[in-house]
Amino acid sequence: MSNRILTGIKPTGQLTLGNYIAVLKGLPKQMEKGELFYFIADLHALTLPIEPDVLRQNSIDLAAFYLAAGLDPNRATLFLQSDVSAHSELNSIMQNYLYMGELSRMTQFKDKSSKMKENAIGLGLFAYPVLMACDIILYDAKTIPVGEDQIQHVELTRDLVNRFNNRYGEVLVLPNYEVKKVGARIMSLSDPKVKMSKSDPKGDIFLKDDLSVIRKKIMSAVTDSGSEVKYDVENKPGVSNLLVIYASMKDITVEEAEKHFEGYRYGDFKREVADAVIEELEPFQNRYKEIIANKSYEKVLQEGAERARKVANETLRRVQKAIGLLGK
Ligand code: AQP
Repeated sequence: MSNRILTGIKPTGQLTLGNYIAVLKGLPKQMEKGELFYFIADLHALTLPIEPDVLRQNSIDLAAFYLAAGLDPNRATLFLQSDVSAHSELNSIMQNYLYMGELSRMTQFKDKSSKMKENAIGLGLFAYPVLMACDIILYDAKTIPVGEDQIQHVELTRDLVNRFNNRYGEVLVLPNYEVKKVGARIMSLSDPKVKMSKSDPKGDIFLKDDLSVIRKKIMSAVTDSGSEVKYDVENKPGVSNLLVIYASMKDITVEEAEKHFEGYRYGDFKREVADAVIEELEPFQNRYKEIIANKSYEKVLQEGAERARKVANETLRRVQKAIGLLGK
């Protein structure tokens, strides 16, 4: 079987530079490594309250972002999760094979629910990793490129696959996560101890920000006492984060970035980081605007859903048969 690679992003808010570095930047290279399935995780976006118009617009934006990042619909499949009903059908099966204890240990659930009143925490937020496991399993995906925060969910998927296969035979493919060496966790520019995140937009760089706003945000990013540009996450989290951003933009190691900035003052350092981000995002934003204007994402999503359905339905049928459900 070919190397199937699957990755998704939730249309929960405006995409950040963290999402870009984790998923979008590496997209052209990923297409050379295997058969790609990229999806818009719109069902996952419902786990926290979201307005219908906002969800619609975010989903369109995300489709355009994938295409602007270089997704070639002839070589990769792009689809909306909600267009493939097998995700929900498999979810209703697999929720019986993951346990409350496991789900309540998930860091993302603990982080998100801790900020909410108990009677406002939806079951979907708790059960999110079950659906995510189904997303992965349905495509027999072997490689799952993610940021650091999602490793735990892929590990849980592996537990589920092993558990299921031990009981029913080799029905499911065991996935592996793939985390970038540089940029696995981009931090907020205003508080470099917390992750840059769509749902907590303090200190975020948004992919739709005006270039002048991006420059301003980077120039006013929190740095640290001292004046040396050095990678030291413990003592210089702000500077370290900017070094990681620069290295990610230039596709170099953090050590190479550190060397490049030897002897720099913070002001000049930030200016070059801003230049690097803008150099990358300017053509990306132009492509995005073109795609939004010509609506080319519509046909891509329609054809993508058809291709995805075919693969997903086959896996679903395999699972149904294995567990003893009668049917076609
Ligand atoms: N700050 C980040 N640094 C590196 N990778 C990141 N990712 C997200 N933030 C960073 C990675 O982006 C991919 C898509 O993420 P997602 O939309 O599925 O949800 P998430 O991980 O929960 O991302 P957010 O931005 O924090 O969204 P909200 O606020 O809606 O929960 C994933 O591979 C993720 O690791």
